[in-house]
Amino acid sequence: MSKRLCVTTSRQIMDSQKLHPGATGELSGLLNELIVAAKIISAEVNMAGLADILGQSGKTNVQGEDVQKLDVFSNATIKRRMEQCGYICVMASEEEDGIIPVLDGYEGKYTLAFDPLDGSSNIDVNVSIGTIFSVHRKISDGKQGTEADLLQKGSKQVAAGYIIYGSSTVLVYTTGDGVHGFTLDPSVGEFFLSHPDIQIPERSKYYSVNEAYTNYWFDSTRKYIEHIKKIDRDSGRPYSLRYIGSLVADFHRNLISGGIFLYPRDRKSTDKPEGKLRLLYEAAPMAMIVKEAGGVALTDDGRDILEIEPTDLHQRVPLIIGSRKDVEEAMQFFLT
Ligand code: FDP
Repeated sequence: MSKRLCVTTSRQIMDSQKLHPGATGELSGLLNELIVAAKIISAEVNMAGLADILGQSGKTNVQGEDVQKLDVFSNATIKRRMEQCGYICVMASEEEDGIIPVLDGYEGKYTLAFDPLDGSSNIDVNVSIGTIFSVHRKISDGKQGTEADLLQKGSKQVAAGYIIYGSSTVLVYTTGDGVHGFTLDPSVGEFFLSHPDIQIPERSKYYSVNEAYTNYWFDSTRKYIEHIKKIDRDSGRPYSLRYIGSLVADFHRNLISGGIFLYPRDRKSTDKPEGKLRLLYEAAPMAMIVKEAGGVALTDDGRDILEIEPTDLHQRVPLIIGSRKDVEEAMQFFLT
């Protein structure tokens, strides 16, 4: 076994804890509990077809979207595991309207915001989906956490990550000491370090955007996409399109191979003037990861995603994220 394959998530988390004198081990405990939840969800995702769990549950979530059975399962698994882990004081889920309290007597000093199964419209067709999480430190007084604890900007996150349920199950996370990727070995039920210290290539040749929305786009988006499709061999254009329609999968590919992902504002739906993606459950955690990996995450009017003060648990935000030079180049179109 190579040395790298010996490093489990627990060992990596403990090593990183040692870099922070005074650390109590609570963040490590929190991450370890989440990892257990991820293993349970991963097993269920892999069994989805066999267990006849595919298909919609018949309910809609707070965003008015169909809720799939696996979403319900993943949401319940994370909630049940984390409400009594003793490390967090309050949670918020993309699938639930309000805050989720933890059990009395189990209040800890962190908060957890999560998207239990991102890309859920892909469940029935075997396309990669994932769980995204974001951790903040509690700022309110009292034992139980409040909405204010969750409505903190992304730059205050103490940890962020995702688990992608794809050809293999991969966990990518950061606690501010680099971005590390672990692959689940299902035969032993353990995540092993497979992608140490991930750095996103600073320039890429891939773009990810829902191009079917061209006629809803504002001029800036249209001009930028036209630009990267123009033939110019010296600057590596045209770029290639890669759009899975599952943020975790699109983001993960771009993180490893380089790329730019865009979900800008458009004229598609009047009820989503800021685009579709959620600040707390999608944009902010991905922004922390990409920044730690050397990339950039901005809105389509140039604001740093990590500096946006959330005002609503389910607030949406335009997102342009990925390789540094690509996002900077995109801004030349979005900011003129
Ligand atoms: P989904 O609706 O399948 O859950 O925000 C959710 C999300 O997927 C992202 O994972 C994905 O990037 C995006 O929506 C896809 O939206 P479009 O279908 O509008 O492109």
